[in-house]
Amino acid sequence: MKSGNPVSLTNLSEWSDLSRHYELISKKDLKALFEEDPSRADKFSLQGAGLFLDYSKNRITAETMEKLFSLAKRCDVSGKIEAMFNGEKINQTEKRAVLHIALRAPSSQHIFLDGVDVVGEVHETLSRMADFVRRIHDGTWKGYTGKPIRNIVNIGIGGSDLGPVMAYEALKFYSHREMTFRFVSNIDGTDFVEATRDIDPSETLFILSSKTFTTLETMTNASTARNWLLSALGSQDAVSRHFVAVSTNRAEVMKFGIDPENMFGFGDWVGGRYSMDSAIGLSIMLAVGPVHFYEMLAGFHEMDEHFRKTPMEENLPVIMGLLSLWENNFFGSATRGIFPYEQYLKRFPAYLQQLTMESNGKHTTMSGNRVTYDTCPVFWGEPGTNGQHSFYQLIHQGTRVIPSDLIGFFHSLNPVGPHHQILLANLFAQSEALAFGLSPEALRKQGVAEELIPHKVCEGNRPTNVILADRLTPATLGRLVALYEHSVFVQGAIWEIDSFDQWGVELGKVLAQRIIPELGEQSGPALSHDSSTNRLIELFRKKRLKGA
Ligand code: G6Q
Repeated sequence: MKSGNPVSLTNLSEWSDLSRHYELISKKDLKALFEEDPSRADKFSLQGAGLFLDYSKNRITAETMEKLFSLAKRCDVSGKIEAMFNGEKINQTEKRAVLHIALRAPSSQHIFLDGVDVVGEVHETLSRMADFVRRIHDGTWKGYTGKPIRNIVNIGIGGSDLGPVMAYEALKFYSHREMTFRFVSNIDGTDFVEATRDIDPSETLFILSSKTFTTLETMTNASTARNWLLSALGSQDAVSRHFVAVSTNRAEVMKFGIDPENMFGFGDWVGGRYSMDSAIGLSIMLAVGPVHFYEMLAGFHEMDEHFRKTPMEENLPVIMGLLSLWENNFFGSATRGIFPYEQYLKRFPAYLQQLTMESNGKHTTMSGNRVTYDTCPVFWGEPGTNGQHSFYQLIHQGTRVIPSDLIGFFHSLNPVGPHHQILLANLFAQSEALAFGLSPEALRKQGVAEELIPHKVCEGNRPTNVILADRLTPATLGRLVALYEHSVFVQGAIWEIDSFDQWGVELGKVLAQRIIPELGEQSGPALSHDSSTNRLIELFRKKRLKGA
């Protein structure tokens, strides 16, 4: 289905075919599917770009996959992948190319956009970043009072925060432990105060990360940071030694008082949520060093190559995207759980929330029509095994099916005692229990009292993907993030939505502007919101301004 094609997705014969097929599959459960086909685990698992995926515990047969691939072909997913890699302006509503894949392309590759080789630009910035990082690490870059920098505070929000925090946490094992890293995003002053309460301003570097350099939260935190620094160091001249910027807005960066020499840029073809491997990742490079950062980029690139060059039938992001769509659009599963069995990936679910939901939480097709099908499910999650002791109850016995991705590693970075074996045993056991449940017969055999059996029964038939890799390295992290980036792409391509704009977020950026001054006035022109909002504002004024 080419962009602008008036045939709605749900009217395609491939879609109707899947709907008919769903009627058959939904009558079987995973237990029956496994009994019918002993080679299921072989058939529905694959290895690619350093990751292993077992998707056999999904409610599918070989026929399901064939039909899903046919749908992907009909929707020209391959053509759309090529369009992205070739720098076409596939972000149609913002009239922009989408080239995060260029951020991790090797310097030998060339991708031209409007006559300029963007890969060359990327590598120039990477070299400047690496040089800066080396100067911080070896102490050549000094703070205003002559002390080396020991604390890094990244100020940014959304795409300028979630990737850096996630990757910093994920790669902590490889990080410069003698340095302190903090991330300030929230407009709530508590975030800034807590991040800076125990660090010495004369040893602190702020990275102002903002593509636009106009975001209210980031600019408010940035000016609080400048006041905090100036009140300790006393001179405006200190700013240039303690602030650098990552942005596309040179003019605003200069206005803030940052020398453009200390600004790291990127193209407007990098979306915020796709930017952790651009200069927005400066804090990550400071934490793990340039070599590990380059390794991470190589991991991203490996998955990019896999995505672009592997036939659909063996293509990890294509398969993950299609399975997610199958559950979402045919079984009606409204959410997907992300459960990393790896403590270092504790922020990965939060990162994926933005990547998936900001990209594909859309109700309008590229041609401007209201979609007639559901788009992005809700993504959420927590690391295993912690989740098992709380919300897994609902996944096992709730009334809604939550398909989930369980992520683990064969080797632990911190092999202590029996921990890793127990951790992985839990991952495998959950995937098994979710698929096959616990039957009344099995409970009876265990001698469970009859009246308790209905309460203890787990119906099973809950689908999971199991994603495994050797160990969590910078390259593995890159592969994993790119896997999800491209799986999001596949779904957006089929839903025919613009996965790269974010008009809902833009709305949020302007909404508060009207109310901010109203909260500061005791009285003024009559409030003209709805009655609920008017009342909330009046209550705030009464409590705060009149001391009630
Ligand atoms: C990401 C979004 C959004 C954005 C933030 C921060 O795709 O557009 O999360 O990253 O709003 O924007 P700035 O980097 O411009 O401050």
